[in-house]
Amino acid sequence: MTVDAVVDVIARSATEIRQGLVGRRGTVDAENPSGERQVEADVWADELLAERLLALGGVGEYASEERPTVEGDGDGLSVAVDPLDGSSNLESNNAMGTVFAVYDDPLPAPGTAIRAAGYVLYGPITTLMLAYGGSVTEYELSGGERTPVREGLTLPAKPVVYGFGGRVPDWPEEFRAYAREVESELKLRYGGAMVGDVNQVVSYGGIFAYPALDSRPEGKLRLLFEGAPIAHVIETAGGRSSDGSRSLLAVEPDSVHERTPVHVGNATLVDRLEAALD
Ligand code: AHM
Ligand code: MG
Repeated sequence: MTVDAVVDVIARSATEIRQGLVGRRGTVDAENPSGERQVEADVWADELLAERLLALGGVGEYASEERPTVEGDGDGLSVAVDPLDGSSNLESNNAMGTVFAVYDDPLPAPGTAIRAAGYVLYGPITTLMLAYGGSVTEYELSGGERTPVREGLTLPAKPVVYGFGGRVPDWPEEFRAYAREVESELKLRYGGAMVGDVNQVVSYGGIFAYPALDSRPEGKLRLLFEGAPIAHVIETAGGRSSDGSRSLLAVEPDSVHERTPVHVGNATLVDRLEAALD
């Protein structure tokens, strides 16, 4: 019941968050716990979601990419949120999203403790991709209502697209070699917001990665707010996730803002990635 209530709050808030982006594109004089410059909309969406989710009786913890500590009395489910994923796309007015996961355990918890996870995509249409109860459903969101449009969704068997983050010269040698193979087989689709890029993979099949970098072996994306929730969606849709050697859902986090390399998509492509990095 509480899981449904959490999903409802996020779905209902999403169209408001989208509206509220207008006039909130500027940066604020602050950094998030990962050391990244925040935009006004990051801070605003985080506060809106924190207030509404913590007001639900069964939610004991709220953690977000935009605040250093876990909030709440600890009594109930834990919700981890990236309030605005890809917010650097706000300046150029490109796709962005909201990512969330509902964990059974206090945070930081591994992805195996996820009860439901999903993402909102602020594209031409606002959609919610939800993995819950063993299946994935895509909803269209409008004015607080959600309408299922694709149910029991699985990744298309034949992969078509790929999108890899980070600068090519900063990719480790083995990843570069893997990318060379993939780019001869698939079409590049990269927009700089994980949610948008992952949704291309969910829609057409393929692989998304923000790999380990030479300058940053831990990668860029955060396990609790980005890696594990997306891994839960992709694995529920029949795909695979990996930190380079194992499922992102198997990683036991030491801290709430821990980063991880992220690779998600069709199982054949993630299997090959792991073999290439081995
Ligand atoms: P954010 O949550 O602070 O917006 O950062 C995450 C985003 C992802 O959406 C995207 O995959 C990645 O950062 C892109 O990073 P970069 O702009 O460094 O290529
Ligand atoms: Mg993010």
